[in-house]
Amino acid sequence: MRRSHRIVRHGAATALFVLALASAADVRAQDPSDPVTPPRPFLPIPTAAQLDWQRDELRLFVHFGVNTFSDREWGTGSEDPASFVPRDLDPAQWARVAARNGFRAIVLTAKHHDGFALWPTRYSRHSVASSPWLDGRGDVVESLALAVRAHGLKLGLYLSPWDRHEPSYGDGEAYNAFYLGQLRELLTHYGRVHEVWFDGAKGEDARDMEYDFAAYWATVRQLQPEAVIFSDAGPDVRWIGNEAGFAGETNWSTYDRSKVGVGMHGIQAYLNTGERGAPDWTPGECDVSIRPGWFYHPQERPKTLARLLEIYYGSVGRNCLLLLNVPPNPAGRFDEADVAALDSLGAAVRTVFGRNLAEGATVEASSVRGASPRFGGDATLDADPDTFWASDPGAEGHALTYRFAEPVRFNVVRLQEPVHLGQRVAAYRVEAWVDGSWREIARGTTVGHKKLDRLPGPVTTTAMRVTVDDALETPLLSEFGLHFDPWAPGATP
Ligand code: FUL
Repeated sequence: MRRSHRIVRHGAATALFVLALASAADVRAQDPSDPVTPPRPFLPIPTAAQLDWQRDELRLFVHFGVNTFSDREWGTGSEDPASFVPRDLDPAQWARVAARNGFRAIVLTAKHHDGFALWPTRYSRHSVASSPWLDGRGDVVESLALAVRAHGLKLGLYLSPWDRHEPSYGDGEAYNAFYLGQLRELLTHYGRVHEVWFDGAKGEDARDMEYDFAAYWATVRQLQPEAVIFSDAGPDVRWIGNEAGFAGETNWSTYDRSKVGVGMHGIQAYLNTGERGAPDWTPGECDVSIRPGWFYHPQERPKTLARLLEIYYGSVGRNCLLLLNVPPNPAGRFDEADVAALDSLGAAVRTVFGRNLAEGATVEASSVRGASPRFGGDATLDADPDTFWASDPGAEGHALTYRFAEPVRFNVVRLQEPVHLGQRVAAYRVEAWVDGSWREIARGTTVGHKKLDRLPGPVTTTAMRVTVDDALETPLLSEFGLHFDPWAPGATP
């Protein structure tokens, strides 16, 4: 008791301190000598939960369950709970490896299609409670919830709608009640949940039935208002349309939810790119496994660093969150080979992006909103995603020019939009000053939270220019970065 009291008091003191800081910033912002108002949000804009999710960039997915022991991808539902016997379950290891490599949350398959629950659900005997593991007193969800919190990470849960074990499956009324009961358990027993994953997969042999997604989602909203809800149809986060880890080269965080449904066929290309100017803010999540399968199979190996980096550029680098799956082995731990792969990816990302080679450049903007220094080009070099360059609404062209005191050598260009004010950029060009003239080195369509362009070879220059050629509203840019990636094909002669 006393301990929790202290925590509450400490929390209140921290909140007061933060409030004091925030109001100091507001007072500065209210300097009457700079009354230029910020740009209006270009709707739709993300909710706080969507913005927090987007800025995580990396989350880990964990597929674990009876399939881990049967060497299958899709269990039949008739597995014996006695087969689930992790010798050395260690979610603290999963969380440690995730945290040290920049992953901000872990999403666990609390129940996969086989119906086996990794927590002691009261609605079925098909769970850890029927396994000899810890004499039926184990709870994987609880162990993970404690581990993620201890490592400052967030928890996400996957609860498969398709359930091959549950006898009521096929009877809409009964099964939806059963599913909602399980969902309620997951959302009330384990503290804060930040993401809930609704998988659209359903085998061809599955009995016909309609899932009551409206009730599922309303339940998440009520019990975990800060969680983002993932499915093909959002509502908060959409599937990116493939399981390879690649968003479209054009990737809008907007689409039209009325055009899609969970598990609907023929929507993959639409999910992959989103839709320009569409009404619903539902950014893409790129889920992919570090191994060929989602579950652990002893003969499989993790992807190489080169492949993981391609995926990183194809997801995080294309305005998508990368949800990378790492399957624990039957002991209940990440295999050494997977740990090594994650560590090499984490180290590579830190090496490439730990430093912005454009830092210290002088920036010249084609125009600045109300000529206010608050919206000048310097904001694109301050590593703060909340501040941004705003072009003047009346301006004809939109460009930023960067000049460097010493030549810079790089092969990755990073652009970011302040998506809290909506996604605007639809076409851009990047040029470098080479041999006395501007040379185009990259061009693209959408930017969104983050766009990374990996160049075919290094460029050395003393000046750069970024031009926005098409935007849905007056363009804003929050960050500009130049980086050197030694693993990029063509990085070394
Ligand atoms: C799919 C499932 O069928 C796979 O087993 C896996 O869980 C993947 C993330 O989603 O739809």
